[in-house]
Amino acid sequence: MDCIFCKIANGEIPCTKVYEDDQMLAFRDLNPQAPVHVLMIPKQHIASLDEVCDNNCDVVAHILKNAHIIAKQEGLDNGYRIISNCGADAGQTVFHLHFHLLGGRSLGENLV
Ligand code: DGP
Repeated sequence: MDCIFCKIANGEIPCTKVYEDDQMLAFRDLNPQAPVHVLMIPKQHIASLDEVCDNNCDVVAHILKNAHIIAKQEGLDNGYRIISNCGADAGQTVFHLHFHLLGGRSLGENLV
C-alpha cells in the first residue's frame, strides 16, 4: 500500500521516534507547528477517524491512553493539545489516522 505513514511504521521511511510499542508509533512531525509536535499513529492502516469502528477502536484508546505519558516525556508539564484532522475541510493531507500532539508554548484559545 502506498501510504507514507505505513512506510514510517514499518521502517521503510525513517523518522525521529519518540515512542513505540506493538500497536503504535509516535514520531516528530516534519513541519513542526510548535516546539513539540509529535504525530501518534496506529501501526495498522486506518485512513482517518471516519474509519474507526468496533474492530479497531482499541488502538485509538491505546494511543490516547499513552498520549499523556508521551507528553510528560516531552516535558509538556504545562499542557498540550491533541488534534486529528479528518477529511478535506479539516486539512487532512496524510490518509493514515494520526493525532498531532502539540505543546511547548501557549497555543492560544483559537481553534478550540
Ligand atoms: P495532516 O494535515 O493532519 O494530515 O498532517 C500530516 C502531517 O504529517 C503534517 O503535519 C506533516 C507530517 N508529515 C508528512 N509527511 C511526513 C514524513 O514523511 N515524516 C514526518 N515526520 N512527518 C510527515
